[in-house]
Amino acid sequence: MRFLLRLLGAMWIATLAVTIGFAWLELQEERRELVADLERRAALAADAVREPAERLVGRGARTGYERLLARFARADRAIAIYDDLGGLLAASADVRADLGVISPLVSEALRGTAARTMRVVLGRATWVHVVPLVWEDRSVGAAAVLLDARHLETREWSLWRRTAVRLGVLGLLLTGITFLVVRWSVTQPIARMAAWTRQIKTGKEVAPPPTADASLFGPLAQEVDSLARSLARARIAAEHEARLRLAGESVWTEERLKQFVRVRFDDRPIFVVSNREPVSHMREGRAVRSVRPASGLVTALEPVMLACGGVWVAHGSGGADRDVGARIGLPEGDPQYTLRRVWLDAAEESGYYYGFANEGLWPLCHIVHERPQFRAEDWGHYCAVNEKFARTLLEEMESTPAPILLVQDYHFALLPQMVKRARPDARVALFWHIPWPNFEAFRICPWQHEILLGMLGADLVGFQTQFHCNNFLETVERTIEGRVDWDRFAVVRGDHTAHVLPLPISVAPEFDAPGNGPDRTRLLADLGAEVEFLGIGVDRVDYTKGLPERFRAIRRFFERWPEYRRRVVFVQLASPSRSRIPRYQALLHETEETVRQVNEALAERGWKPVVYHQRHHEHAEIQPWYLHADFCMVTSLHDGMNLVAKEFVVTQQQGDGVLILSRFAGAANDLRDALLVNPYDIDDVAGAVHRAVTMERDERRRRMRRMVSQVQEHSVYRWAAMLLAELDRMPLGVSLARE
Ligand code: ADQ
Repeated sequence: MRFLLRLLGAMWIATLAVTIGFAWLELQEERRELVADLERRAALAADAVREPAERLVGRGARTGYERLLARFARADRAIAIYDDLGGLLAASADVRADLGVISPLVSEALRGTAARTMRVVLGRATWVHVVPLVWEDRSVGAAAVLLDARHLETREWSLWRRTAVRLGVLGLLLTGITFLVVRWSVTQPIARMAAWTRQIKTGKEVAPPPTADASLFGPLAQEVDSLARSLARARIAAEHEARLRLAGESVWTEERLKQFVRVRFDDRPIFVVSNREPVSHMREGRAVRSVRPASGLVTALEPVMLACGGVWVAHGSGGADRDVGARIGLPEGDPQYTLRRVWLDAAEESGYYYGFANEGLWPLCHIVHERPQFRAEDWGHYCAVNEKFARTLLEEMESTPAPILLVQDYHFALLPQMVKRARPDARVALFWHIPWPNFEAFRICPWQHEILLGMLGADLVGFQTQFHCNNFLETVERTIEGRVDWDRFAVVRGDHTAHVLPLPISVAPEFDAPGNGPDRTRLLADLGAEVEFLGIGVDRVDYTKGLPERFRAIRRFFERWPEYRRRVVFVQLASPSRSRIPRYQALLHETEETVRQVNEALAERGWKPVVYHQRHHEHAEIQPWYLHADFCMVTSLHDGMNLVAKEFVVTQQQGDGVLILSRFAGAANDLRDALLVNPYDIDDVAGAVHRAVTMERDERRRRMRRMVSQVQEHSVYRWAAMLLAELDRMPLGVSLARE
């Protein structure tokens, strides 16, 4: 109420000032016009009186004045005639008694100049105009015309009256309108928001009310929403912790990781560098959309950053990234950490990312018999981009003492050494997400020395499996000078030691919060299929993921066990990736063509064996497929880990789905209860599909429960904690000599 009164008070004062101001100006204008009219009329009358008056006064006539007055004087116009000494010769009777007030004007006229002004004569406003009378070139007297000017005051009063009425009406309207607007746009939305926050406090997940004016309440709603989400997260974490305590288990959770970082690192920010950014911005018409990329690295690291906070440096690769900014808080609306984008020009991106990293190192490290391409220009870009990222990181870390840096993947093999040289106090870990090949395979790389030296600049080099660690140490031993300490699993070069450790990466123990996705019946209905079994595959379209081989195995399954036709459908969610590289374009074509052939060979009315969705999917879209699938196929020809396998498992916490998993994915070491297959062996994979659909429910349950415990106990929080704990144990302060 007080707000309303204050608002109304301010509006009234403003209205009053403006209305009075304008009325005053209007009044001045009208007065000017009325006075001009009086002036003109008085001058005309004076001109008319002057000639006969001059004749009478000049000749010294004693009579004749009465006639003159009778001719020119009227009810609203009086006349007075003076001699050369200012003596009154004749005057209209009604003003005669008060002519003293015009004597100064008469004197002025006797000096030869006409005089005019407003005077109060007999208590009335009167316009006085006095002209000199001249006879035979000498001043003989003066004639005064007095016009009644009372209408000026009358007009003034009526204007003020009008203004007062106008003010009153305006005031009433303003009060009414303001009252209604405040009620609709402020009081009611605030009441709705208050009701909403009350509901949130009880722990319910309620959507914010529609805000009447988004520009007014949008930011507030956003803040409250983000606060609610933080509260919800904290509540879930606390419940989780409590459950774990009850179960007496020592599982790593987001909260536990947060506490760990707080205690060990005194809440210092963590710096992460990766090529892929956790969120990119794309333009869609005039709007900008945030996209979470299909990337195992992002899937794994985002929960860690949410838990620990810090700065994530990555390539700003989205079409609208530059419009959104080089530094943003993520998640948008509820920022927990900072994304710092590094811009690359087309030549840099093409040489470093598409060229050296993905046409060189990627096939070099995956044994899929794809020939790596090594080009000197690509290498030049790779070195320059590593330096660019190193510079950005050094800038970001400038004010942080002993910063912790987690370098991600094969895009930044040179960066650990670059950073460590400039900041010997930094603790640097490099995590290699993809496999490390054997020495024979690696030595075809023309820049093998530089790559190894760059990597060994880190204090800790992590791989997905022990096998990859062994391959790496063997490669180091046979390629560069330095002592490989097999007992400690470390490489000692001068004063610096790089420790090498297997740290199998994982996912968060929950795959997003359970949303309101479609149920199984709805999912199948959308496919237009009435089937008993749903199989699912979720992959980037990459030749390491074995997609064409997978579809051929599915075809074999239906050929060998035709009784399953119309009873099983396999849905593949495939996200196109690196599609500027010709090999990936060819793969896209090959994959689509294989699906087409399988469907052409087997499809029947109302059923086709493979449903292929080739586009990027949000996690919320993928989740229902994981949840309702009877089996999930991960048939990579070679894979560092493969997080799709683990995502499927954590989504199936209450389920009994079967995981068919390639033996050549790092995940096969962790998920021993999956049906392990050789993806090159079509019959083996077809047999696994058959086993999946015929397996007893109890066995499916048992297997899935064991895999769920494995992933929950070895979540990405544990991965991060182990990585950070190992890093914390490293001795510090050693500067790297230049090679
Ligand atoms: P990737 O090969 O990118 O990463 P992978 O482990 O296969 O990663 O995970 C792929 C991620 O992309 C998953 O989170 C999945 O949900 C998502 N994804 C797949 N298809 C998608 C689609 N159609 N739409 C949207 N999202 C999709 C590298 C290594 C892996 C290693 C990870 C993490 O190659 O071996 O497991 O890093 O270390």
